[in-house]
Amino acid sequence: MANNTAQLQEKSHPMEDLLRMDRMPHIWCSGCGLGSAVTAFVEGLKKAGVSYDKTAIVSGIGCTGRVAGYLRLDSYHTTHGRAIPFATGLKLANRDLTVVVFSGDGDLFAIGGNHLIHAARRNVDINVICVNNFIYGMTGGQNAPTTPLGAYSSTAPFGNYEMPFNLVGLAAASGASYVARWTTMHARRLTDSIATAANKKGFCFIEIVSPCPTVFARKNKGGTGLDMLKEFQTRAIIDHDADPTTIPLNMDNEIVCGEFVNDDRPTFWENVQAGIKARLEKFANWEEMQSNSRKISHKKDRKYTSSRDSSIMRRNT
Ligand SMILES: Cc1ncc(C[n+]2csc(CCOP(=O)(O)OP(=O)(O)O)c2C)c(N)n1
Ligand code: SF4
Ligand SMILES: [Mg+2]
Repeated sequence: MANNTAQLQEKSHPMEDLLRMDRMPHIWCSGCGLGSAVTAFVEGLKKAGVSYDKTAIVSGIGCTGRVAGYLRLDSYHTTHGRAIPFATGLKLANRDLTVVVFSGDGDLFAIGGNHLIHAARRNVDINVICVNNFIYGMTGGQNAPTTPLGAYSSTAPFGNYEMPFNLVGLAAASGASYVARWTTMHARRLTDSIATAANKKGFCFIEIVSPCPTVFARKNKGGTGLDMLKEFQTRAIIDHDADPTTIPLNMDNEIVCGEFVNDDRPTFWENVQAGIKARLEKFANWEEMQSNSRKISHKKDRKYTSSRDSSIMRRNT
């Protein structure tokens, strides 16, 4: 027995270099999709080849919001809904960093919804990974802005009456440079997307459709985490050409996955730089014009050099 324990202690976790092992065990329920999401993230970062010393991860509040605290990176656990403004400041202050926001559907699209659309509109150079489990998991299963019409939650005991947001549609319509959706079933493709986003300029958004067996599935007869994965497998299709604004999620339709947007447009910082440069050039030109006009008026003055001209000048001034 003692021998076995010693052997187990000797074994290391394959993701140990990026996990804070002193924080284990984690708080997540068995069957939760968050473990798969974190694995894909760690693998994606490795694949991207980014420097871990120059990668920062920012989370808000919720079960997903715990991700930052478990990763051996510069990690920030911010207040509810404020991960994106925090990440924006971090990136603008230190533009060498790869800044990733990892948070939940409630955190990013309810209380933090405005920050998300404006960061996408400005094309701030950050990556946002949103775990969409269709509910507020941590606080006991209240309606989220992603809860499908008719689904049960603790605040919708007769079924949800509200239309949910289509996250990929909203991110794309707001101006994101990269938009993808995968489920936790798509481990390899999700990993690749995370690696692509890590090396891409501009606002990148990845939705991860993920099981919450403890709250969402329990209220909606979805079974265990494994049952939900099987359901994702049945319902998911991959269509990279799909228009992201036309593929909302509901309780039983196809879950259209893919890489829907991969564009290049100027980032917020590039626009700031271009704006300042144009202003300075205009100012420099203006300075030049001013000094030229001063030279011209000096020349004019020099015409009045005779004593008669000078006396006329004196009388006229
Ligand atoms: C200002 C503020 N309002 C409300 C809360 C309570 N709260 C904590 S987590 C959460 C929802 C999280 O939902 P989501 O982002 O979907 O995360 P999940 O737990 O589902 O991963 C809420 C409302 C809070 N912590 N702070
Ligand atoms: S409540 Fe849901 S989202 Fe939170 S850890 Fe449990 S299964 Fe995961
Ligand atoms: Mg959630």
